[in-house]
Amino acid sequence: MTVIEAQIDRIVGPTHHFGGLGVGNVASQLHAGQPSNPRAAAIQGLDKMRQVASLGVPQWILPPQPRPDFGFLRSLGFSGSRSDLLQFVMHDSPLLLSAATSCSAMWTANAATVTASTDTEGNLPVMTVANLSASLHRSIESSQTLLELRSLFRGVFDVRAALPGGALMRDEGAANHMRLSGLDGGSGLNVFVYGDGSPEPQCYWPRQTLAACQAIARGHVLEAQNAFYLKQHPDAIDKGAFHNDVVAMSHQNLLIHHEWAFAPESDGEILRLQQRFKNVTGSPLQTLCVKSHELTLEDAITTYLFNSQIVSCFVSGQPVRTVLCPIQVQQHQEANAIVERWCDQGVFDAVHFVDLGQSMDGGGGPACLRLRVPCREDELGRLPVSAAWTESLDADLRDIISERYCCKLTLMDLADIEFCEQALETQAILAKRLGQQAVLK
Ligand code: SUG
Repeated sequence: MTVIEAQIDRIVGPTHHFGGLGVGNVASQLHAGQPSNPRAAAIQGLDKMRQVASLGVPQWILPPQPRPDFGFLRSLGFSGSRSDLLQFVMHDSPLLLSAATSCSAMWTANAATVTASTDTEGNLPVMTVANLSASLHRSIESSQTLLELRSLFRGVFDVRAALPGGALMRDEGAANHMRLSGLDGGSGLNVFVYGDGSPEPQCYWPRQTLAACQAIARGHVLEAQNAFYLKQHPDAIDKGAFHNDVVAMSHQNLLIHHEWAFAPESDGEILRLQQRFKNVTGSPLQTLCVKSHELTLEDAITTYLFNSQIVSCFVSGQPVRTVLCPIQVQQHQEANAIVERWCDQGVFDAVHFVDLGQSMDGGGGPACLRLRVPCREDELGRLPVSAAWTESLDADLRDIISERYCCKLTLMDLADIEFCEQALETQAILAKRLGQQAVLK
């Protein structure tokens, strides 16, 4: 049974800014307070979607979540007219204004954990929305994400609400989950990556816990022998690999990771994964490990090599595998040489370099910007066409963005009521064009 990975991206919102809110996220910290360019951010995202769609890969689009989230600010005790409230929050706690206006939901790899119908005996296609409870600005995404994913996947996936929050259940969705399968995409093995437990990182809080991974696997009714739990290397977390998809990537029968991605305690589990993969698919898991002398962990994190987006499609009946790398990889001698080698070895049939500067400066590369949803062809056919990428949808979205998004934004601008009302209106226009109801709070 063929399973195809649909890619779900979200349009970057008009309030996109650099708040420095990412816990343990080097790029986010580095660019905190710098002026952002929301229009460029949204167009860069659309350029990537176009590239993916042009490769024949199913691409779906979500609108930005409504920001500022006035409901969130009111729940924190701020009151008065919207205009007064913005001024007060800006004066009293700029960090909370930044959280209420953050467009971090653009990184849809953190939206949910998804397993395919072919992964369980009961043929249950399930996704669990991530609670993102490690960071305040991200924890406010999940209630809206639940509504959006339920609307997009109605009658196709069982879309579950986020796990209850709390330190023990920190969950960041697909950024810490890899689904491995044969070339037809069926019979997936699900790999969960967590960061807590001894030895702990010294500087940063791991964002994903083992307990959360186990709860998701239980809820999705995955067979124990087909679920795997790998511990992130604590040094990787401390160096800024706040998500596993910054140091490892996967697609079908391919697993590529940095030498320091996983803790040594995970070696046995990787072996079990390789053996099980062979038993289930009849062929070996292609595992490639990049050593530190080839690319340091620091350079892996700066270039986001492992956050490249791998997609595949069939051209004239032949499978074609393409990797979309950040331009930072092309500009880095060692990282670029590694990609060239992979292409020479036939790991990839083609490489494209994408400029996602605005997302990269917030700590998110190509793979952060998409949620992979493994679907059978009949399931894919049941998704609403209103949100599927087409030339005309792309043109309309570009027109709206060019007309309504600004090119320079700082936190100060986000205290301006006229700017914020216009941003909410723009969000509603985009949501309507994508066939989603705008939710104004
Ligand atoms: O959670 N950045 C996001 C980046 C998420 C990247 N996702 C994956 N690796 N899958 C984060 O740290 C920065 C927001 C700011 O700085 O304003 C931020 O939230």
